[in-house]
Amino acid sequence: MDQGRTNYIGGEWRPAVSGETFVSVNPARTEEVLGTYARSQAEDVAAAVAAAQAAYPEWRRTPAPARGAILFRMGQLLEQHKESLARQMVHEMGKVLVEARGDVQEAIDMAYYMAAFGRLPNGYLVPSERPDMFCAAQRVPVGVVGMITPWNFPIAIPSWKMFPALLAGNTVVLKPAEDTPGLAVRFVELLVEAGIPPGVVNLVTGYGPEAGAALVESPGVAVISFTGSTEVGRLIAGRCGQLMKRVSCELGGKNAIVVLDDADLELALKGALWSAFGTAGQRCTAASRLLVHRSVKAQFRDALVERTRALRIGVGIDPEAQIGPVINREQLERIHQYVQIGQSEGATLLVGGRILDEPEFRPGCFYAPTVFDNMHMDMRIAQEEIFGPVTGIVEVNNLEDAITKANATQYGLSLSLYTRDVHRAFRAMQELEAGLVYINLPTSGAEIQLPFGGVKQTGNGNREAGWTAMDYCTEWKSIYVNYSSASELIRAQIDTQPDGQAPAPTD
Ligand code: UN1
Repeated sequence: MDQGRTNYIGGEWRPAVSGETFVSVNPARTEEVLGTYARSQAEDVAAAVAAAQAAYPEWRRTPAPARGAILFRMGQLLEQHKESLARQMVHEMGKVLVEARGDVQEAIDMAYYMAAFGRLPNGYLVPSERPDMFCAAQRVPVGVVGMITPWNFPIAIPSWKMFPALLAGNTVVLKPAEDTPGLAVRFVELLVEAGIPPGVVNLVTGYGPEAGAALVESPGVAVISFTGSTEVGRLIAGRCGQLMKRVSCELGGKNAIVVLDDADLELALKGALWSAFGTAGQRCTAASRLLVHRSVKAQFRDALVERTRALRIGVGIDPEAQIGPVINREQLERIHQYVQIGQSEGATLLVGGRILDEPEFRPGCFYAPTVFDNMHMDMRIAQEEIFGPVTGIVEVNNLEDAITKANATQYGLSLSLYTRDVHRAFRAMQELEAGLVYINLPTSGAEIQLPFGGVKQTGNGNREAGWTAMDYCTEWKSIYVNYSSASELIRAQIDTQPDGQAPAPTD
């Protein structure tokens, strides 16, 4: 790829019209520049949207099984290139190799899952109250879907958004996070190899306030799908509301793991370590609150601290490393500020709490896995999304107290509860306010065939993954066909009999 020719518009790789570029660096070694990318502005976005609009009529009319066949081929290509994509992800995003492989695997699963939808029901047929009438409801595409995707799942999240939209017959403009443009370029290259026609998928690299905002504003974009912070989501959703544009938002989380007194503590510890520190805490499903029953708290806390100390932090490509760097220096500093806020609020820092600046971590963005004790639900560290390897223990007295505290944030993505008691488990399943509820499992690790998304300020009611993924990028069309040979108008609700009986057929 030529330097900066990273916009894919109407089947051609192009630089930004302005010629401006930006670079992507390795977060584990910030001196290592990985590539130079087009810094797109409104004129680049306009060209991409025009290309997507031009490609739409033909793509919409392409039979769904043929669209699905391209996604199937994409699944095969992702499988074939899984290792090289995972390695590229380690360099560009920082997560450790096993997790990077998992990220690509989510996209493979989504490709095969959505490919099958090309031959699955796409609506339903209902009886009519009138004779000789055919009534059906059908899902139809909406047009051009603009996607603004984050850096934490650089292959999985574009696939969750894109494969359902494409299968449904929409065309796409993707604006990936500025921290991970290289993986987006690779993803689009594979789609092209899979047979996506020119204009059906377009890519504009660049920054949110420039390229992302232009996509939101573009009159040719019918739907925006955004994953990122609640703060930015609120701006985007507000603007889309004014423009009468459909919008799907996957936003922040403040997820909690509840550990009751009858829990399998070993299992709960493993889950807490994974959800708090996996992907260096940079998952929207990360467990940044551990709500632990007072009778097992001391035991749980001491074991957690010991195991947190033993975690191996390093460059993600090192097979020994369990935790890699965080995405960039700005995030690193933001995480550290939150730790300082936690201390000033009176939480007890048990382990971690510092930027790692030993020679083996320089120049990189590494943060020590951090655990607080004595966190209370009114603290900012218990309420705000930190998006880093920081978690805190909140003491709870019983199931009811645990549920109240678990629900006591503005977010509602993922909540988990560890218990051996079936009554408590089912009670929690009913009462926890979250889009994802786990029993005896950590808060991360959703599978693609179930709906993914959250309640309250985590989203605006849409779900990704599962067949519900089709909802955000399709409209329902209801179709009525009168196949009677009689020249008689029979009006719904009016010409039916008082007892609800339909008039007799006329032929
Ligand atoms: C995200 O962090 O935005 O359940 C998505 C999980 C992953 C997806 C996380 N399958 O943690």
